[in-house]
Amino acid sequence: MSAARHIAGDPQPAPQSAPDMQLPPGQQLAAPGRWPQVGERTPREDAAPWTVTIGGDVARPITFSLAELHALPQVEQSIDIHCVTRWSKLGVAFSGIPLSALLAAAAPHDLARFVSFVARSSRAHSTSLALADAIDLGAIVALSCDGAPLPIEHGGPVRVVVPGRYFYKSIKWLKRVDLLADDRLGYWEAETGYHNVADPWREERFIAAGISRHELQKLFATRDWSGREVLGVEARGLDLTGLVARGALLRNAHFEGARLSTSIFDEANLSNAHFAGADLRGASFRDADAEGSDFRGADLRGTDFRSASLLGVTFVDLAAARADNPPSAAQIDGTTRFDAASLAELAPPQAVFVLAAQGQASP
Ligand SMILES: Nc1nc2c(c(=O)[nH]1)N[C@H]1C(S)=C(S)[C@@H](COP(=O)(O)O)O[C@H]1N2
Ligand SMILES: [Mo]
Repeated sequence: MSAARHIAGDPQPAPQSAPDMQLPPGQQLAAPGRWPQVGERTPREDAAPWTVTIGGDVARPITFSLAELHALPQVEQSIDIHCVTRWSKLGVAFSGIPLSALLAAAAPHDLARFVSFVARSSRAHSTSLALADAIDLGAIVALSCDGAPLPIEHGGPVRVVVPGRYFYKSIKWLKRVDLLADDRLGYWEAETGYHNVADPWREERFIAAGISRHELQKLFATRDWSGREVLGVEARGLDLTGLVARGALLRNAHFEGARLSTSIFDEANLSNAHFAGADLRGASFRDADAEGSDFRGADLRGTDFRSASLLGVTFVDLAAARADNPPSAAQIDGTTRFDAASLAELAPPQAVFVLAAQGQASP
């Protein structure tokens, strides 16, 4: 079906999940009432009035003022937010204009197959989607949330919300929508290897990072990864005792079952890293960003997490009453070190587990 014909039709409702399957694999609910801010925190300062332009491969490029956007027919939609760093927030009521309606006003050419969103932000942040996906999923150009104008810290006055995709596909501070014949990778997709499709139900979080075998061999031989970019590194079950990885970029790294006692991950970026079953006795994660990482079954005695960012981290598998599960809880005791900053970002059941394991009462 041509993209243009596609746009002419009504947007399809987002696929419904069964009530008992509301969380995609590897996601956890954020604390009630919490909506973390992720990525850029503010739009670019600019005295010019806010506008949103639809351009690229269209017959009629068109620019809307905010007042014009507000005058268009709005829909309200309850949308589940799934962040790639593993927190989810279900049923957020966004209202705004269906993306399909805005695009129809610009009359996209038949050859347009992708849609790229560009933000009014200092790095001109962007993200893109297949045009048919954006329409089928029912993406909206949102102006309000829970009955109030969209707060600036969450992308106000106008952001895109794409149901059924990790939230990095939902750009804050929308300035431009470009219709494209060929895809243009967005900021996170190009810079950090986030998956370009981003379906949370298929756990499309990361593209495997490219690093040569030779380079990897050197890294394993020296065990000094400080400041290196080793995204998605495959180190399952390896003996890397005493690894030094200060400030290393280790998003989505696979360290399941690895021997990593006394290793140093201070200031490293370990988002979505896999440490299940790893020996991390005496390891240090001070000031590390470990958002979304998995430590189930890891030995964390003597491990130091002070000032680490632990949003969405898993220390215990709460759904693991099954016999086929590998050891589901991390080994934590009074020698495992946390501080208020690191504990504050944990999902409540994880924090309760940690405090109990440390032999402390919950606050
Ligand atoms: N302009 C802009 N939009 C963005 C980002 C960003 O850094 N800049 N980050 C994305 C990511 S990774 C996420 S998870 C969501 C976070 O939205 P929130 O801060 O409202 O929770 O915004 C997305 N849109
Ligand atoms: Mo994100």
